Amino acid sequence: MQRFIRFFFTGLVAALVLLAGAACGEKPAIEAELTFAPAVPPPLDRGPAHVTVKMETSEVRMRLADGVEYVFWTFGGRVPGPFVRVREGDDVEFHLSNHPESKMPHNIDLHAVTGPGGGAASSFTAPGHTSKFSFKALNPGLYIYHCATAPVGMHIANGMYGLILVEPAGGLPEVDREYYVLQSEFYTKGRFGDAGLQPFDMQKALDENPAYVVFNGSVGALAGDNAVPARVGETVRLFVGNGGPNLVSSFHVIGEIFDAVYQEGGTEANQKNVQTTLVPAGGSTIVEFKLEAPGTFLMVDHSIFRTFNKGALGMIKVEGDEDLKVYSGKQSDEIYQPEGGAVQTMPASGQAQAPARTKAERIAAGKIIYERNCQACHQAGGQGLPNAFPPLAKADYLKNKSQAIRAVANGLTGPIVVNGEKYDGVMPALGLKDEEIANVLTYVLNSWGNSPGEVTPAEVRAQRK
Ligand code: HEC
Ligand SMILES: [Cu+2]
Repeated sequence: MQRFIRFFFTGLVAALVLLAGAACGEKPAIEAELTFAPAVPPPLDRGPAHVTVKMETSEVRMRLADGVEYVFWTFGGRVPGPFVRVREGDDVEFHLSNHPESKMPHNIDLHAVTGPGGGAASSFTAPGHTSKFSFKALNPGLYIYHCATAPVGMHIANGMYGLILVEPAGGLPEVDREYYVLQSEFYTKGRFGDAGLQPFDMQKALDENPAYVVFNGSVGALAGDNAVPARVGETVRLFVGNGGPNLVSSFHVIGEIFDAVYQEGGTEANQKNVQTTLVPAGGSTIVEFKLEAPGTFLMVDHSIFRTFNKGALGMIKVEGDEDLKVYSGKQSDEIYQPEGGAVQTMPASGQAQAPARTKAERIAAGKIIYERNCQACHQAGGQGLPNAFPPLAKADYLKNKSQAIRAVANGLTGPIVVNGEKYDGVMPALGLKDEEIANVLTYVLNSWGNSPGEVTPAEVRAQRK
């Protein structure tokens, strides 16, 4: 919320300066209002003008994820850079200042510019300098801008991109809300989540193997408290950009269908009823959808490991009344047990393991068995899933070793209580060997805050039915 207030404040400070422009012919002279993501300047509702855009490049250390920092190279001190909104036919006078403390020269290539390099050569700016160049906004559309100073890939990989909308002369159809969403990747020496200040990793960039894929510059920039709001009945327009530098985005909103897509950021709403739309690296898209159901809707890159493991997750929080005809919510949940109620068995892990000799070997072997056979239900951290799979982390059920062994060896059905919570599900007998059960339970006992112990194959044999 605080962020939001800041965006709107920035909007006010950058308020339009209207001067009767005798010096520029009949066109009025205006200073463009710039906004930071997810905010978008309001529709222009005016004729062509002489528009001044002022931007500053700077290199700043900021948060990339919780506990992770990065030295971003920026337009406007943020990633992505500010949203610029001009109109078809505008004469744009662009001022690019490079902060005196920058270590690099920077420039800007706006894909909205017709001319060599999109302005790159003309805007090349050393630290402590300001460059000026002008262009006519000939083609309406939604365009990426980025730094194009050599090594270009590195300037983009470090955060230098944003969006410029050239509104068509008649404007875009009216909607209730517009938001600015920009996807990009970061290539850090450390893996996703490794703490501390992370340097850029050129090899990962060459391999197109980012540690982070994010919306609006950092993990969580559009999620949780930073989710964007909307209400049932409203139509939302997303201006979506992809800064790359390498990956193409399969942009999707979980639980919504795009009523209209302006494919690749052009000015024709050329497609209706789309689930997932591609956003090329260095490209954009405009999507519109009417909200019929309340709840939290996730914006994702449907190359889905990027979303759940690398950060590409945004949220739209929709408030309003439920229409149970549009979406009912869960209507029932009953136990499903085909084949007359016999607990089914799953094939064993297949690979025969050499018997473990030490407790450490047992734990190591058990970890692999856990990942293959248990994690899907009990989850990676052993935390389980509320109302479905009981926790194995800090689980009081495990204090009784024989009972735990019986659960895994024979399967488990009927009501049980774990850490004070009731569960009444079905855990299949997984068909594991005594050795494997001994290993996986030893791993579980020595993980996630349980009291460390060991289970041997002989103990498992004793508990078999
Ligand atoms: C298909 C989902 C599923 C899989 C796979 C699964 N479990 Fe379970 N597990 C359950 C359910 C459901 C229960 C609760 C059963 C009940 O309510 O009677 C449970 C209960 C347990 C319990 C007792 C309750 C507790 O939280 O301590 C233990 C121990 C356990 N499972 C261990 C394992 C181990 C180890 C594996 C892998 C070898 C495994 N489970 C695989 C679903 C699963
Ligand atoms: Cu640069």
